[in-house]
Parts: sequence; C-alpha cells; structure tokens
Amino acid sequence: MSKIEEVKAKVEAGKSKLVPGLVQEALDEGSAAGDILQAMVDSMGVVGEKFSSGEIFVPEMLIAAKAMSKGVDVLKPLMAGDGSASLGTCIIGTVAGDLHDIGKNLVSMMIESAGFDMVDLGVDVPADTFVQAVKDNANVKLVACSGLLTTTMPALKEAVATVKAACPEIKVIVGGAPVTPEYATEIGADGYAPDAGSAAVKAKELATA
Ligand code: B12
Repeated sequence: MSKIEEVKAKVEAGKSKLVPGLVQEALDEGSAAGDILQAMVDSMGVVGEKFSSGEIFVPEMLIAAKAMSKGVDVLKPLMAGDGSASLGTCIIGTVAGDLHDIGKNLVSMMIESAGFDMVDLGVDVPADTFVQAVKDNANVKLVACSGLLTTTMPALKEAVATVKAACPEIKVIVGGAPVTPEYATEIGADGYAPDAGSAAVKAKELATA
C-alpha cells in the first residue's frame, strides 16, 4: 500500500494519532500536498457513503473528521500563502444549525493563501453574526458561507439575504456539498465554488471586480 493509500485508509478508520505521521511520511516520499489532501477528501466521501448505508454512525464520522483535521494541520504550512498582498478581509463561517467545518476550514485556508486576511466565525453561525463581523472588522470585502446539510440550505439563504440587506457592497460567496450554482444564484449570492481551490480563485475575482 502506498503512503497516500495508507493516509486514506487511516482517515477512514479515524486513526487521529497515526494520520499526521503518515501525512509527513507521504510528503517525505515526494507526494504533493494537494494529492494527499485529495486522498483525505476522498476518505470523507467513503465515510459519508458508509454512514448513508448504515454501516457506520455519527461517532465514527466524527472520529474520521478529527483524523482528517490532524492530517490537514500537517499540510497547512505548505498550502498557506506568503501573506504579502492583502486583498482585504474575508469573513467565513458555517451557517446556523450546521456543525460541519472541514470543508469550511479548507476553503478558509485556500482563500487566505490567495491573499485575504481571514476572520473565521466557526460553525452554527447565525445570519446576524456575519453582519456584526462585517461591521467589527476593517476592510471586509467578502463573506463566505458554508452549508453541508440540505436542512441548513434555508439558513444559507437567510445568511446571504441578511448580509446583502445590511451591507449591499459586500460580496457573498457560498458553497458546500448540497449547494449548486443555480441555488447560489437563486438566493442572491455573488459567487459559488464547488471546492476549496476554485473558491480561492472566485474570491479573488469577486474582491478585485
Ligand atoms: C464528517 C461528517 C460529519 C461530522 C462533522 C465534523 C466536522 N468537524 O466537520 C459530524 C459527525 C459532526 C457530522 C454530523 C452530522 N452529519 Co455529517 N457528514 C460528515 C461527512 C462524512 C464528511 C463531511 C466533510 O468533511 N467532507 C469533506 C470536505 C472537504 O468536503 P465538503 O465539506 O463538501 O467541502 C468542500 C466543498 O463542499 C466546498 N465548500 C464547503 N464549504 C464551502 C464554503 C464556500 C464559501 C465555498 C465556496 C465552498 C465550500 O469546498 C470544500 C473543500 O473542497 C459527510 C459526507 C460527505 N460526503 O460530505 C456527512 C454528511 C454531510 N452528514 C450528514 C448528516 C445527515 C449529518 C447529521 C444530520 C447526522 C445525524 N443524524 O446526526 C449530523 C448533523 C450535525 C449538524 N447539525 O451539523 C449527511 C448530509 C445529508 C444531507 N444531504 O443533508 C452527509 C452527506 C452524510 C450522508 N451521506 O448522509 N457529520
């Protein structure tokens, strides 16, 4: 089994203590950080399928998520930007009722590497809190809202509407597994991206438009 395959298997199995070391070994063997990250993202896909089919339950999903986060910590310094040019501040959070943060954290990391100062509000963020953060922080150009559950898509809609009503000049980008470009347009978001890499490209595009 290659090191990357081992990383994938251990993330699926939720082996938090082993994953960071294996990620480092994969890097030492010459694997690209992006490839290792993709392997871990794939693991979460498998975990989701196993949850859907009733093979595993919430605790197993949670320990797999923790294992992935530990692996991402090792990659983070390699994927962060040099901080030289600031495109402004980006407020990011997972919307109300939603506790998923792995995707949001990856998006935050990539938008930061594109040249933004990030303010991460965490998970389960009420719509008003996004607005307050826009007011409390300097030079805010962008608000990024993540939603992973079909049941929290209305919260995504509320977050976009609330930010747009209070601060029409601020661009809002949305994403998360159930979100489509059509839904993003329908709820009045300025941008959508399907993954962290394209989120960074879109963020830059929106802030410099
Ligand atoms: C890990 C996990 C959990 C963990 C989360 C831990 C954590 N710290 O995040 C825990 C155990 C807490 C959890 C709980 C639940 N979960 Co869950 N979970 C997952 C799982 C397995 C992985 C999610 C993940 O991290 N994916 C990897 C990341 C990298 O991908 P991502 O989040 O999609 O993010 C990428 C893109 O979407 C995009 N993106 C994300 N955010 C943003 C934001 C912006 C602005 C942009 C531009 C892009 C963007 O870029 C990201 C990076 O490339 C998914 C299955 C899956 N396939 O997604 C289920 C899944 C999302 N969960 C699900 C469910 C049902 C639940 C629970 C309701 C289960 C329960 N019965 O309690 C609870 C809900 C809790 C709550 N209120 O939020 C369902 C959702 C079904 C649905 N359509 O609504 C899924 C799909 C599993 C399934 N197949 O049924 N879960």
